[in-house]
Amino acid sequence: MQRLSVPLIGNILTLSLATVAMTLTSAYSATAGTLGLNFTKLQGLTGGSSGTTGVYRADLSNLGFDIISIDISDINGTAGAPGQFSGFDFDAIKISNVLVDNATDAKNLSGLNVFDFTSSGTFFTPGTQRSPADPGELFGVTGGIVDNSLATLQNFDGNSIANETASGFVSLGDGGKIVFNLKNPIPTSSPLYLYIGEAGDNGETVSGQITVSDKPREVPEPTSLAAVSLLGIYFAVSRRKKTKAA
Ligand SMILES: [Ca+2]
Ligand SMILES: [Ca+2]
Ligand SMILES: [Ca+2]
Repeated sequence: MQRLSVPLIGNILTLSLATVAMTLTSAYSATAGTLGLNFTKLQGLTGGSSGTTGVYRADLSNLGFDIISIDISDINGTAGAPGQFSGFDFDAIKISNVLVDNATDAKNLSGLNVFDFTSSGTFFTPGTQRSPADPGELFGVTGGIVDNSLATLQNFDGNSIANETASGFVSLGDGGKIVFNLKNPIPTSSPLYLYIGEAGDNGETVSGQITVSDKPREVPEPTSLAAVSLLGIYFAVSRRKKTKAA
């Protein structure tokens, strides 16, 4: 094999990570690539007191490589409430070896212990608030990072009414993105399924992508911290009385 220069290898890997289609690039022993996810909507709804979380499943079985991270991005739709509730309202994410077909069964799955929902393992790039914008951050976000005491991403428990009773999810904002760097690479040699929930089940959708590799992914720069420093000050979230679903 011809020996590649280090800068060239870096360029190849950058291109590989940027593409949605499955691409595999070998550089010495490192192999990395990305794969777009196809989501299937499950039957029924689940969630917290409002019981209006829709659940989507993606099949991760038999990919041939370990999964090291998962990216979920809002697709800039127009459905749902504006302001702090703009975009996909992310209720929960689970990975399991168990295949289920309805939302309630997904809620009851214990799931694999692979997520770190602190800022060490969960990276958030906020999308924009649709007009009229709220003075604070997106719902479920504090100081530029996902506040998991509000979002509870381990549980499908969202109450999606867009007022002061909202709880159990994080709104990504239009075009927002959340990246989960897994605690450990997950082998895909056995049946493996990803489940995510959308609080409100009101037409807000995402695109998803996983990164597979035989080496751990580099920790990305916490771009959200830069956004926070630009904001300078965090305004307390003002919750207006609305009844529209988030
Ligand atoms: Ca929303
Ligand atoms: Ca939740
Ligand atoms: Ca929603």
